[in-house]
Amino acid sequence: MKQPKSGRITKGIGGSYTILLDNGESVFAKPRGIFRNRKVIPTVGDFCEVEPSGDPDIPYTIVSIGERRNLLVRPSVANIDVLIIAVSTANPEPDLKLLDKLLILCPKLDIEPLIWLTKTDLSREKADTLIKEYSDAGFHVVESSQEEMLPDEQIQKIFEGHTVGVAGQSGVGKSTLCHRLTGMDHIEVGDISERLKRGKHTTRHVELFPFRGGFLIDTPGFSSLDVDRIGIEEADLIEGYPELLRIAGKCRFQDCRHTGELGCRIEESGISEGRLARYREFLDIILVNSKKYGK
Ligand SMILES: Nc1nc2c(ncn2[C@@H]2O[C@H](COP(=O)(O)OP(=O)(O)OP(=O)(O)O)[C@@H](O)[C@H]2O)c(=O)[nH]1
Ligand SMILES: [Mg+2]
Ligand SMILES: [Zn+2]
Repeated sequence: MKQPKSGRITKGIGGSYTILLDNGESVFAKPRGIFRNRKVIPTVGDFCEVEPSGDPDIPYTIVSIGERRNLLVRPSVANIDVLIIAVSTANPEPDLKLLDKLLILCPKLDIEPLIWLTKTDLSREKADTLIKEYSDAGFHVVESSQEEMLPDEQIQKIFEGHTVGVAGQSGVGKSTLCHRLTGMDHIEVGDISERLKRGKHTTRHVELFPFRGGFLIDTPGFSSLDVDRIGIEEADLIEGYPELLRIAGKCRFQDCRHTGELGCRIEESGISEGRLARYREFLDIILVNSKKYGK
């Protein structure tokens, strides 16, 4: 009897995959044909089982794929636990709309967000404002600059046992951050410029790198994620606003949208003006799109 071995898909190119087995060995594998019929496409980040294939070039066959905690598309990655959202204090100016969108996306996908301020050497004032705004809201915020990195224990805690992705607008310092964390030069997290150079029809390469007892995901294309296409609905929106969850059930109307309704207790939520304005803007878009406006 062949005993299947379990592992994790760390890389996939042209239909063949690299699997990191539980025993630490990295092997090549091809999926069994059955997946094609069932429309399951093995994806980087998948937990899987493999069996020997008898083919010396690709010695293993993927025979099963574990249930996914989540799946991101463009780029395709499964089973992310933590998303580092890199935000620079300056150069480029922080895109708080993108930040808030990613913070709405995370709970929908069962991902723990971590706001990582970069370039705090460029504007201490902006760093302090953002730290206050987002930690008051209820998020974890850490920072690093050219001179300062997180304490080692904190880095360990973020990665140990977790699969960690890095998102954020172009130029905020994602690649720099990953180089400094891992010391690995070939990691090019979110390298948009590289992607443009290769042309947009090139297959995007995604890879999981073992790091500190977890994985760091290296992927071009995580810069913005396709947040606008994820399909955020009204019920999802509130999950990105811990401030608003705090006043749940307190307003006069149970279905209060906190947009100026009678008896709304929004002032007790402690939400910042900017976050409230962005919340209302997202809500408008969702309501217009779902034609629920004026219900
Ligand atoms: N002053 C300062 N500059 C930094 C810091 N971190 C990164 N940079 C600079 O910011 C620029 C962009 O950094 P990258 O790491 O390439 O940014 P990225 O987010 O990977 O950008 P894309 O790949 O385009 O998405 C580089 O010139 C870095 O040297 C920092 O903490 N302080
Ligand atoms: Mg980069
Ligand atoms: Zn309200």
